[in-house]
Amino acid sequence: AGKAALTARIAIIGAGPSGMAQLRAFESAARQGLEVPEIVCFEKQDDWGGQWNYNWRTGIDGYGEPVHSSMYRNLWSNGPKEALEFADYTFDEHFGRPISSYPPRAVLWDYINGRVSKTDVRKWVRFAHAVRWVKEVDGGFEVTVEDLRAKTTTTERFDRVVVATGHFSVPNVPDFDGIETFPGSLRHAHDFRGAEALAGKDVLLVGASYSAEDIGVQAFKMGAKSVTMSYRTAPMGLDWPDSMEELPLIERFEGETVRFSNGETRRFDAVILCTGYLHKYPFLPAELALDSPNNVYPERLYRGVVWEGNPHLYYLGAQDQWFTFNMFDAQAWYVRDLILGTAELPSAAGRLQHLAEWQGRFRAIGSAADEVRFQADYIRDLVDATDYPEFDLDRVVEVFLAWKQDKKENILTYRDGVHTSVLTGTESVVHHTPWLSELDDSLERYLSEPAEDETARIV
Ligand code: FAD
Ligand code: NA7
Repeated sequence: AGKAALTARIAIIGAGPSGMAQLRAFESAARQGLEVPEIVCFEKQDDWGGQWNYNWRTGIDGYGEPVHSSMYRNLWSNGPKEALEFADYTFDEHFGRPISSYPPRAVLWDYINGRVSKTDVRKWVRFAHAVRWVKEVDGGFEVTVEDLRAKTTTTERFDRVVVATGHFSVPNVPDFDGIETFPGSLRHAHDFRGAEALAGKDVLLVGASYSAEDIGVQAFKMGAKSVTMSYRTAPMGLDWPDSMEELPLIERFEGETVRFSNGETRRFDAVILCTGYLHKYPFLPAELALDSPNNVYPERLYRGVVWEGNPHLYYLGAQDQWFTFNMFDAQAWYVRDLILGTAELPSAAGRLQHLAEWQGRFRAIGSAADEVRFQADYIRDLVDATDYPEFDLDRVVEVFLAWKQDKKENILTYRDGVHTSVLTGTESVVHHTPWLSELDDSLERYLSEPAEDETARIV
């Protein structure tokens, strides 16, 4: 209780899945009778859910703020839901029956919204409030926030700040020789909202990661004439359908023609830069702002969450993500315990030593499978330090490896695969419509007409 009095006010910046996990973590402590400090969560949008709060707009939102979400209408989970399930709120608890393993965006939004909507944590969130600046002041912070509706700007003092603003929102936009001469449609994946307009078109995607892969198959699904994916380091190497191919890096654009570094040329109607995102924290001075490539162990974050230069500043979800919602939970529970004083923060030297150890392990990662295992170990370390419900991380790793194998076998059908929850033992159902032929991505459609051959069972 003494500690709580010392840390009287906590600011959480962002109410996406990470910020919502932090709200849930404090709510769970309060339910256990612990004294919880005053929590204020600032969210610049009108609702929570972060990336999962779909926005049809691109560029600038209705308040004149940069549009946050990079998701598109037709996005379905690109990993099995069994790998991201909350250990304290299962899919069975939310939906009351087994569902498929790769739900569309709206269904996952419903799930993350469901957990927190059953509590009263919404009262802690100030929606339509954009954080403009955070300043360190004698052991705490001054946080300057604009109320986008009232059009007022105020500065309040907080003792701890949790940054949960995500890092897949500010596009990384490289330049290519002659790209300014390209006459067709040209944008970054951040501004991609749907592939319908790509039907019959020759499409170039730059990049070789999730966005290129998924926008690629989405374009294929919607009838693109051809999809070319250009890689810088290595091709994805999947077994693509005939109209999809991978080529090396772009050398230059000459109007609608693109020359690749292997000398080949192609003509395109549309180009989408799937070139990733920048860590960008415009509300933080440079000495507090994480500056990192997109990787699973950014520098300067003790246990992936505590800022090296100021241990009262925390980051959630700053890593590249195999695990998502359950990792944010483990982080949020640990940050909560540091704030409540129930977990002890090692000395600065101890933190540096821990960081060096994990950085060493991080540098030794040799394959994607190793990286998944590394992230599982990272999460286990956090879960062990808190009262977040334990879950079988080794089995989640197996779910990931099975998923990767399914993708390798057929990138167009992996989403029809089924996996088993490590929490409930529930085997997911085969969805009523294969992903490739389902054109209605709504929650209503998804939950309609339960599968005829409902083979799923709760064990
Ligand atoms: P975000 O979801 O980005 O939320 C950050 C929040 O902070 C937003 O609500 C934003 O409005 C708010 N904010 C930002 N700046 C400010 C400010 N200055 N003041 C106030 N509020 C602010 N994960 C999966 O598990 N499965 C998937 O299939 C999947 N697909 C993805 C597809 C795309 C295209 C992208 C971009 C990501 C995908 N992800 C997926 C990963 C995704 O990053 C996580 O699922 C999750 O959304 C991250 O949560 P977050 O809270 O850390 O960040
Ligand atoms: P990622 O996973 O960060 O990948 C970015 C890709 O862009 C990666 O293949 C990079 O190649 C490539 N890239 C970056 N800069 C360039 C340039 N200049 N030229 C060519 N290629 C480049 O971002 P994604 O958007 O795919 O995924 C982010 C999240 O969104 C993810 O968590 C998903 O769940 C959804 P590299 O391999 O570095 O050579």
